[in-house]
Amino acid sequence: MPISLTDQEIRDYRRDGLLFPKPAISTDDAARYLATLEAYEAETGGPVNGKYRYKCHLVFPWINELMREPAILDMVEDLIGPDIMVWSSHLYPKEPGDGRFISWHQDSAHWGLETDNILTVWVALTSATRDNGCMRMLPGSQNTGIVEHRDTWETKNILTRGQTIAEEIDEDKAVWVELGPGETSIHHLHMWHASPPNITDGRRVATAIRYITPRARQTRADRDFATLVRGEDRYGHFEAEPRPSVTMEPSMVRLHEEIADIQGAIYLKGTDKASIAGLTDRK
Ligand SMILES: O=C(O)CCC(=O)C(=O)O
Repeated sequence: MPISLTDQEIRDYRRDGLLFPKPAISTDDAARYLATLEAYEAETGGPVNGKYRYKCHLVFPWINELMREPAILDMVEDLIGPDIMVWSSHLYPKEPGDGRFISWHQDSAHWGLETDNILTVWVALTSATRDNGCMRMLPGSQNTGIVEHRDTWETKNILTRGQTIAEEIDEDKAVWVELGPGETSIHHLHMWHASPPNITDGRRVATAIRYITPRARQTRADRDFATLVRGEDRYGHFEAEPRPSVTMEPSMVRLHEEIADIQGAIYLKGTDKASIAGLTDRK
């Protein structure tokens, strides 16, 4: 049995839909991952292209390594069980003064996944503070199930559709999820959350990893993909993803393109937009 979370922490997660701060990797490892990212950015002339901020574990071996980190998987196992897949990963840089933000939303609203035994581990590679745009969450809001969202398509909104919860939100009840480098927060699929722009002089960088049980099903597309990172997949609901050995390996870039089309259908269902190619981020 996994032992990384205490019984109290597991109870807290079940009650609040949220757990933080949980140290998972050392500050040295966080700095090493950030340096790897920044070396790539220096080589390619700027922050990672929007489309590779999504499902980034397919094209960046360091993210594929990070999502298999035993300390992270132990916590995930405590919460969703011993069989664990990664459905997606997101890279979230917020640059100083770029004005980019995330509106109040639930991850579940546009992922098309059936089962709520799904969570995100958000790994801070720099510190995440109120000023540089850390997340805000409403503890307990995961109990609402999926609520109505409206699409805003705001350009500075990092979310694909600028999707925003249509209900009134009591922000006084929200907590600021401040983290140091190497620390994580864990949040439930239905958690109501948001994050403001970065108003500091330094960047804020994080990787969000979406862990699912293999029992999950994609309801918005006939095919979907995931990576098994612990235990067994006894269901075969997701096609297996290979592991990249080098950055932007051509076969993995092609697979990423193929999956992007499927993700387009998932994220844009119910809108008049056919493709996510022109949208900077997908979430
Ligand atoms: O990185 C952020 O500011 C928000 C990320 C988020 O909404 C998520 O990981 O679910």
